[in-house]
Amino acid sequence: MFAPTPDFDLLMMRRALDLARLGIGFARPNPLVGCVVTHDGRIIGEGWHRQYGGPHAEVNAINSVTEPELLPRSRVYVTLEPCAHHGKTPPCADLLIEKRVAEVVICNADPNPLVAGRGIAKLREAGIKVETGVLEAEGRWLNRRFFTAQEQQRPYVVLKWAETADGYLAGPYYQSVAISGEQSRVAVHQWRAEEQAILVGTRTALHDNPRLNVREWPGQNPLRLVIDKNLSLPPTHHLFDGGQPTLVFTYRERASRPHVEYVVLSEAEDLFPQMLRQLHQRQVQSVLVEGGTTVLNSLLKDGLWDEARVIRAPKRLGGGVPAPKLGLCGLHEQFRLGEDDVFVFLRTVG
Ligand code: AOF
Ligand code: ZN
Repeated sequence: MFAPTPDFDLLMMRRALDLARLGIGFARPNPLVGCVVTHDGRIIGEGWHRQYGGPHAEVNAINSVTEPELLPRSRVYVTLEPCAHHGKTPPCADLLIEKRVAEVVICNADPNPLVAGRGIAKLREAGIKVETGVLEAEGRWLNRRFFTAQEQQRPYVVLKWAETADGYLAGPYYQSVAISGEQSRVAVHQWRAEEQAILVGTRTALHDNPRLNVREWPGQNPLRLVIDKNLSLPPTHHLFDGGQPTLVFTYRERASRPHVEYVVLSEAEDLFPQMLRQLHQRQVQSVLVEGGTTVLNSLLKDGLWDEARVIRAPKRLGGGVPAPKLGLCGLHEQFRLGEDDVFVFLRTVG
């Protein structure tokens, strides 16, 4: 009889996390969840949460099993506590109980108040052996958007900019100049597909006339966000073409129209906390901030960010708009894209 070792558990949970990752860009605002069903040290089923509103990971994994008679002696690995609530689908905990699986190994507990421990309790009450916390940190990182929204009631904020080797972000009059290379451009499209919304400030919208869509990578277009306090942006700009849902954060009233919604904020209160609150109410779990410097610097100053991805290119400008300065943070990752160096920083809480 096969006895699972800690190494086997890690291997299977890693596989489940890899499966979970396949839902990125599609599962949101739901978490990324993967599930592996094993029997006697062999994988007999796999699944992940592919699409918001669709079946959960456990359902897909159980359905993929071609030898259901093995389920009562199976060990199931799932990256999130099986749900206990009737949502868009019946509870996954009930499904695992009904199939009489023997053991369930969980990476993260579900912070969703509808679940929060109830899934684990249900399984244990039914006599299923439950282990938790396997690769917990990896799971929290994978679902950092979901955990931030659940625990802090605000979206996860990713800042992104490209700077020259001498520390500039644009030319002296904010004219946009090509700084990063081809590979970085593709990566930015991947990043756009991975976050739920993209934000730009007024000056960037005006000077760059961005489309803020996903072209170089498969995935869904994000929600476009733009700040236009006094409604000064030309209505002919791409952001107002109605091709993609767009929210305009403003101090002025204007009637919304299909795909362009005006969200009026109070001048008496700071802009960004209000904006993040509005986004959380709309179930937006993550925002990629593409500039410009005013927006980036404000979010940095207020500590309203989680991750900063800085693309440093070899080019020199000799002058222009200085790149934002990061405060207290830690380097999480560093890699090269063509000629560019990419640094991923995480805000240090404290
Ligand atoms: C699981 N397995 O694969 C996922 C879970 O709206 P619903 O019905 O899809 O439920 C969404 C909630 O269910 C979500 O907020 C999270 O708490 C949990 N997600 N649970 O057992 C899964 N995606
Ligand atoms: Zn579920």
